[in-house]
Amino acid sequence: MNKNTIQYQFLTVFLALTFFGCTTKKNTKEETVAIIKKKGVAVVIKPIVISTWNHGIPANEEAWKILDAGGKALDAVEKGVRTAEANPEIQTVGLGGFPDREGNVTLDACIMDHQSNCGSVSFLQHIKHPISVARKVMEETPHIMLTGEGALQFALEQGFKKEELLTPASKKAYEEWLQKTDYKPVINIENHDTISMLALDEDGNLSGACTTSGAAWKMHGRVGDSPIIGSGLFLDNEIGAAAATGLGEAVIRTAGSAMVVELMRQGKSPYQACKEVVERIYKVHKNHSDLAYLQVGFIALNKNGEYGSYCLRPGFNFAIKSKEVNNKLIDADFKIK
Ligand code: SD4
Repeated sequence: MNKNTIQYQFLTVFLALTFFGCTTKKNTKEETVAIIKKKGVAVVIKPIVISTWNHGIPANEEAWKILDAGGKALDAVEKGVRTAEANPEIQTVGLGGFPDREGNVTLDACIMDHQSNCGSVSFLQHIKHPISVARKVMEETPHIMLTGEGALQFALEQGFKKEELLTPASKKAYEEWLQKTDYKPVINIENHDTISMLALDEDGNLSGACTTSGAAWKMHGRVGDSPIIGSGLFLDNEIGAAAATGLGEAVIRTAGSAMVVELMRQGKSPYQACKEVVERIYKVHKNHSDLAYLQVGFIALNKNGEYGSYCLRPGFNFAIKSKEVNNKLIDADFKIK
């Protein structure tokens, strides 16, 4: 971004604040709006990045380096979520992820850009950065999804290194789990921590990324929502972007992220769109055995830089960074009070 662009944007926001009055709403649990308006004329706040859970803070920081320099949202989301993939202390993404019930760490990830290009890997083992493999699938192949052995083979051909992803801490947790071998994820613990990130860059283009080791103690071969375009992540560059976290089965059943984007197309705010889909998920699962341990949450960002989130149960939060909001965590509003 050159100096004139920065000055222009600063001046625009300054004039809007001074002469028109700032209608930016405070970030509350109920509604998160980052837009300045006067008589329907909006000053878009960009760049902006939003991502799931506490690890969204360092991820946003990394993404921001690219966005603030006028870089592309696609590069920002890939670089951003790699921070969580590389951190062994985050036991639900990348290195150090909780394994499946046979002790294998299997990873799911997808990425999507403003031209609706997308790439995805599922059931991928031994590669620390599945998001970057997903990007290679998008850029280097005629396909969108590669899975299992084929995804691994492709990653190795692309120069990714084969690594042991099961850390001593995750192995210990697995051995403890083996004592009871019960598949009932603890809400916000074993079914959380996927990192999903959405960004709007200086050029007004959206991109998104989503990466996870999936539900802990899943069946070998199980794939969740996170690598599925339309479920774990979706965007339409004319409208907005959405991404999910939580129990993937529930998000797949309802085509979650695609629905959030469609509701924004119909005029809902990001918050309202996330809320409506969570309510739909609740309705579908009200009498379902999954309900006892069901948590789902969505984040959404529209073309104007407005963002919002909603989840089923308390405990889900997300991180937001723009020039106006300095990387702050917000607790999402929730359905089951
Ligand atoms: C899955 N959706 O595999 C993922 C897990 C998750 O936050 O999102 N955790 O079902």
